[in-house]
Amino acid sequence: MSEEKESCCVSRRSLLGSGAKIATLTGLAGLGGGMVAGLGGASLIGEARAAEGSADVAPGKIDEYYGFWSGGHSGEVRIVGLPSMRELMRIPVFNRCSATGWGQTNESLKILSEGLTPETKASLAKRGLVTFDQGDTHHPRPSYTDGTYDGRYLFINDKSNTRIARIRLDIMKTDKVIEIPNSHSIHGLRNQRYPKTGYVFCCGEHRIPVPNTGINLTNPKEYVSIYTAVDGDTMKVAWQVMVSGNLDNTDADYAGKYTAATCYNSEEGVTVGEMTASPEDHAVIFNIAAIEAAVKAGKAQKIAGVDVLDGRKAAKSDFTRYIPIPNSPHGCNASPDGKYVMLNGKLSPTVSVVEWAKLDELFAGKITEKQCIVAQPEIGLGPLHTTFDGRGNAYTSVFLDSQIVKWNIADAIKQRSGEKVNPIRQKIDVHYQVGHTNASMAETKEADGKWLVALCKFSKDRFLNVGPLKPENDQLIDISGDQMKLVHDGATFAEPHDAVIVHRSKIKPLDVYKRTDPLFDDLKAMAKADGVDLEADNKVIRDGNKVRVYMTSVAPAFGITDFTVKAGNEVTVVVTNLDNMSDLAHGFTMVGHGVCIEIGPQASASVTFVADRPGVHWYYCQWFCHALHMEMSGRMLVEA
Ligand code: CUK
Ligand code: CUA
Repeated sequence: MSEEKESCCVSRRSLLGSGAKIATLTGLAGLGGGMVAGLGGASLIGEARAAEGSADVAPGKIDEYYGFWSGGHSGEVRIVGLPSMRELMRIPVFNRCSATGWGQTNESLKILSEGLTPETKASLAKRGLVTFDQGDTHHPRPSYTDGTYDGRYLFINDKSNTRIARIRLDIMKTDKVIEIPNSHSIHGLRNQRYPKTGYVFCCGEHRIPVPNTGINLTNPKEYVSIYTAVDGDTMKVAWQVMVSGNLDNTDADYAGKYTAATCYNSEEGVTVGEMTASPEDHAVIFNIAAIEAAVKAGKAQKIAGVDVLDGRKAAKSDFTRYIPIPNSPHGCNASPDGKYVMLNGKLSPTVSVVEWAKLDELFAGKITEKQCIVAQPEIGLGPLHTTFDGRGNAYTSVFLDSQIVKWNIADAIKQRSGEKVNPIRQKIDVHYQVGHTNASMAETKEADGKWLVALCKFSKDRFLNVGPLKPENDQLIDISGDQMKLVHDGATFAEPHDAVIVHRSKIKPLDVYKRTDPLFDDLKAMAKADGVDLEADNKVIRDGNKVRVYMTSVAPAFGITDFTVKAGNEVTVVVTNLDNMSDLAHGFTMVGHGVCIEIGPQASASVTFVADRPGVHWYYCQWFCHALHMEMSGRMLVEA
């Protein structure tokens, strides 16, 4: 079968030859529906890519964009180079990472545990744990200043344990993790764009009793979902608003005035049948200044130490409005011109376009909710998410049709006002069942309309068969011309719901750590109390049953090549990597103790374990660092 495909491919190559013909055929294949046409398209697309070379980044050449990919229920974030679609790095966030020791080093455990609620800490402690070791990430979003990325942070949600995390983009490591109190399963996440981030807006999806302490267990009408604003600088909850329905996705405007969030289950049911009974759900509009004023005026109740406002439908608050949207809307996407927010129908074939500027009149009582909808084009079956090219076009992923649909916003508005225009520009097949889609810089005022990714939930026959669990298929589409062109299939692991594409000029990562980084403050303080200079000393400190081993590392040797402890001692090993050179990471692995950590150039890291096995235990550097890397080792001698 695969040979047959191969030879078919070869014959097409000899038949076609010219790039232009190939592009036309690729477009045609894109217009054909279904799996068979999709397969035909696959081999043609391979040709198009070879012929045009547009997505090819030659060996030694560097990509133009950073893609920040959600790692889905792997709990991590991945950095993907675009347009090559090469995976460049993984950033462990909510998961336990075997390679780097994330979730094992004392530093990461502190980050992963300190932001949990007292109830969660107590529950984990009963199981002998200090944190969770998995997460379900969906929406990675970089921080903004004045409507574009400022290269400081990336925020991401964990739906499974109601947390959000912050990643420092200078070192590409997670530096804060907090659990959102009063809420349940954070799904949608977006950042304030103006004047800066500012707030990180988080949608608590599932409705629960608040407080969730055993009351109202069987009375779903009393459950609520909660919209949270976190201060992205302090990573503390600023305020929360109770809303009606299940919060799904959210986005912010470009003026710092409003945010919108889609809600399904306005029925407030608990089964699929109940949740989808009504043909109409809603989007909630949040008026930021009015919320801040209400909190200031003392209108919030304190629950779990947080100011919580009642913005539910029945409360008729002056800081929320409910815009009726057909049938379980899902995606929520602000256009880069700062004018509109797109609410994607999911069970309705439409995208509802709300104009931000109308919201002033809405809150002033001058117009109705429905009058804020300025367009509602029919896109296809199952519209989920919309992205933009900065030239007035929107691109919506349609799940059931397995297509990306390009449509013109101005024409959709004209159509709504009765003009006979068709806003649809092109439909291209993707493979298969696309969820999120996002274009280069599309979520900033600098949207540049070059590349678009379609994150497909199913790959079926697009790759070598790897068994019953298939990869997702993240497809790259060239949107720089009039017609979309599919140029690359990228297999990914479970399951990147979403990704953002950031021009490389926006991010300036370091090559080596700075010794002044606050990351090392705790270790410096501990060393100081022990009379140790982290950057110079190699010392073993005995403190009752505890032993602290401070060692430096310079390729290819650890500063300590053996140390002795007594069986049962609690050992803390602190390694400071003195190599001051790009790409010179060391590691510390203690054989037979499940210990393996990364120490980047100029970094310090520590790990604590119990040495309860008398004998000789070698430790070694697991990060290949030198011709004598294999020799970079030492012995822990454990006395009986
Ligand atoms: S969600 Cu998965 S396809 Cu969590 Cu943004 Cu829409
Ligand atoms: Cu140090 Cu390998």
